[in-house]
Amino acid sequence: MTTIKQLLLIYIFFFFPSSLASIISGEDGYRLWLKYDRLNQQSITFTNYVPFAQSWYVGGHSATSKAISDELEYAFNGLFGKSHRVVQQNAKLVIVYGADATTLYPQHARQLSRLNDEGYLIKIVGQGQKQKVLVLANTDIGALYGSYALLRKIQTGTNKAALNLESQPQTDIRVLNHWDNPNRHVERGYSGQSIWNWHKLPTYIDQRYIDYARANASIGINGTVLNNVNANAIMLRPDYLKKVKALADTFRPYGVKVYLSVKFSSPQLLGGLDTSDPVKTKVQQWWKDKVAEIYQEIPDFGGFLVKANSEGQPGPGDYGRTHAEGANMLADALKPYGGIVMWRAFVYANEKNEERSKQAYSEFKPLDGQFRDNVLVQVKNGPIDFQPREPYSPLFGATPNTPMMMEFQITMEYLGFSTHFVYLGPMYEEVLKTDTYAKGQGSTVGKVVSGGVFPYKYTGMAGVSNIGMDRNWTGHIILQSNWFVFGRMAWQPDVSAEEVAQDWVKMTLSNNQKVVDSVTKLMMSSHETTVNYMTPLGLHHIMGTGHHYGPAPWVDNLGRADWTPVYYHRATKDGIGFNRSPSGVNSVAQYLSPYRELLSNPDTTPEKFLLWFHHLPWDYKIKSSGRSLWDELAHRYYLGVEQVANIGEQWNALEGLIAESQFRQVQMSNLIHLQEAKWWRDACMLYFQSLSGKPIPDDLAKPQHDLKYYQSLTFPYAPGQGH
Ligand code: BDP
Repeated sequence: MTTIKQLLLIYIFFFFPSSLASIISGEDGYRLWLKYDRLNQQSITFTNYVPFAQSWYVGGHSATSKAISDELEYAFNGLFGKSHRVVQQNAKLVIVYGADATTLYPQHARQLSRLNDEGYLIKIVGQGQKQKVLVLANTDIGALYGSYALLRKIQTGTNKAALNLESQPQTDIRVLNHWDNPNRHVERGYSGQSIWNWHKLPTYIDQRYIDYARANASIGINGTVLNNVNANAIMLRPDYLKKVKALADTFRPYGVKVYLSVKFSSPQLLGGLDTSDPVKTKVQQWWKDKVAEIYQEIPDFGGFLVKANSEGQPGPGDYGRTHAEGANMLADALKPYGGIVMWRAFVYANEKNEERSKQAYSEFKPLDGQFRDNVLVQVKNGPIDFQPREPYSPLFGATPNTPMMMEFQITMEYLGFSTHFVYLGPMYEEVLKTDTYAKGQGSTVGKVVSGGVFPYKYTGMAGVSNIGMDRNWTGHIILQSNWFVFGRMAWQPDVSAEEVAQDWVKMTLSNNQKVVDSVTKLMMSSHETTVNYMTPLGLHHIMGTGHHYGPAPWVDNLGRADWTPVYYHRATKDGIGFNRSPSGVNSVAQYLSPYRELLSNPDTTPEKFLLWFHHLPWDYKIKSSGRSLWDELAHRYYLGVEQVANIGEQWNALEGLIAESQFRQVQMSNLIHLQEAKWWRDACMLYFQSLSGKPIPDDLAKPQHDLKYYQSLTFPYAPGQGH
């Protein structure tokens, strides 16, 4: 006889989703790459490093030196199960900075003097029992970075002999841009609410703020713009400045400075003035007073980020003034305190009737040299808007006298929100390694940004944050790697995306060789995969309207032509692509020779940008494959989906080698990813087919639904929109 209990068990077994039937335990992603899980006592890494963990010393008495000690104690207890802080004379690991470093280790003083304030040296000296590890720096922040670098070396199982390191950041300003609103909604955020709890600040300091600062410091990020570029003026109100101060105080020991996005019309909105015209004395005075008030609260405040005269935001253009006049007014107010202005070049105006990809260059190139020396112009990596793939913005390399600061998007607005498995390292790398030829060959975008081509006074890189209140911070475990790689590339623009991916996998998932090899491989091809099923061959801006979720290449009726997908792909029965060559809108003229000439001709244009720069007939022959353009497009859309299916399979093969919660989170996202990749493929194929009239090659699966079905889908609650 079957008892009721047995029946219940049968019911639970068969009818309950498996994820509910068991409690998933273990690492859930909160600890990011700072896990410090116990090393195997038999491992070389353990025996190599355990003596240092047992006997370490941190010099100095600053809050930062305490942060270093706290981190080491926590990390060593985790990694080795033991940790002993000792007095300097006996220590086997010595971390000292400033005068201590040069007095105690004069033999390294010269090398130290060549490093900037944030740089560090790691040395392994002596033999046998006398062997020591030294972390030396000019400042406590340098020592902090050196300590995190040492911990990374241990976490990634680096041979002790490879510990002789010298490193310093190649850009000055390495900031996250949070598009977070005061109501905690994150514009283009897919990881939950904003981590800033403005309501409970300034008194309540969430542990997340400290862990956020630790994570940033560990990858060299030294600043954060707390609020959305579509700024709310309230951030400058005295009560909000108190809240900002509380965050600044929390982050300070970790070398993370606070910046604010400001609304250009704040003098009117907050100050009750009747204008915000930057040449008016009363407006200038309002900003001076406001800045003085900020520095009263936050003596090391970083400065302002400004989105002006763009997508409805107010700006100097409202008064017939230039971007330089607007930026300079703010720069003058900040200058006495060492603050800077990051003025965004993401502007495109309707009135000008110029092709959108050309507008930022047309607007800013003529202003080169007109900005104060504490202004950086912040440019998105490509000339349009964070598309899955764009050529670099021609502003990089075009302004010898105005620092161009890179703006990458870390959040995945156009790359699958937080369910697609996409590592952005290769995309950042592709941009940074492209040659601008600004001063002959080798003038890569990375070099321009880090001041190696023109001697910019300030250099910087900004990343639009993907962080939210989700337990795992970024909504998807793999997407933590994009925060990580952004920091690493801002520090060192020519670091290899692959090396960084390996470090991240080892620190976040596992040191198991199979996991490291397999996940790194998947990560390295994941961006190309996404481009394949979203926007192959240089297509761009064919996503859903407003929320930007999923494909909608058919949209042709928005407020502005240059918001519609049809403006960008220009597909007709004769062909597809945007003619930006000299016979078209000639945006290639904004690039320097020989890149310009290369892009002018479809035969020499890299295939990845083919339809970005050229309008071509459907039977145009693709060089690399010999296929017709139509067949190649189909091939790539289908390949992309196959590649996503492969990500799922490869990931599943790692079950048991990765903590269960991490494993399951990615596994579930992979299912959504595959569905959405098919959606992109089928919707785009059917739509383009409706124009080309060409068949989907016989060997490829037919789309699941008809075009009307895809066109009928609506997503009023897709995350990340507006306010
Ligand atoms: C677009 C986003 C929009 C941002 C804008 C910007 O859709 O939410 O405000 O960029 O960067 O890509 O200012």
